[in-house]
Amino acid sequence: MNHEAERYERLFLIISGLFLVGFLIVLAYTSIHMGVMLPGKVGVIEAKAGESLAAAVFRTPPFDHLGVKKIGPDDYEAVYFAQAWAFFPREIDLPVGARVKFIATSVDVTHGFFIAGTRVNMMLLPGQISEETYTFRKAGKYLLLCHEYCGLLHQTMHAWVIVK
Ligand SMILES: [Cu+2]
Repeated sequence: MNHEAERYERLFLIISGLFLVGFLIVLAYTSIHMGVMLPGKVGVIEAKAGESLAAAVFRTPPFDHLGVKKIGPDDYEAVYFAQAWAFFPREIDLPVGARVKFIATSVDVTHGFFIAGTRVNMMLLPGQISEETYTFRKAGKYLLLCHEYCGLLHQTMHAWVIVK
């Protein structure tokens, strides 16, 4: 091998090594210092023998009362379930400044739960409860959509969050 090729190879190794170290530093900083983490699972709903998962979800609080609930001056809870190919509730209304804890699960297959223009971005696994909190500081019509391929009509699966 000639010297020039060896020099470039070493240079590329050093550059890729620096990228790796850089990414690890960013990852450590955002997770430890800024608290950025993947939305964790907060619970699992188990169906009894002979019971469908959907039936188990609908009898398990908070999924026995879907939709928005006011729990403090600016605090809300929004309870959802996903089923191919829709979210329920289809539309919710919130005031500007609302701090909302989204609580959601799926009653069939894996779905996504992404609210465009926010950092609400969860994966909904069948029977697993996912939570994410977000404060809506701007009025608008926010599109909630499924971003995990879930079958034939996946691309039509959506709902609305209206903030005014
Ligand atoms: Cu989908």
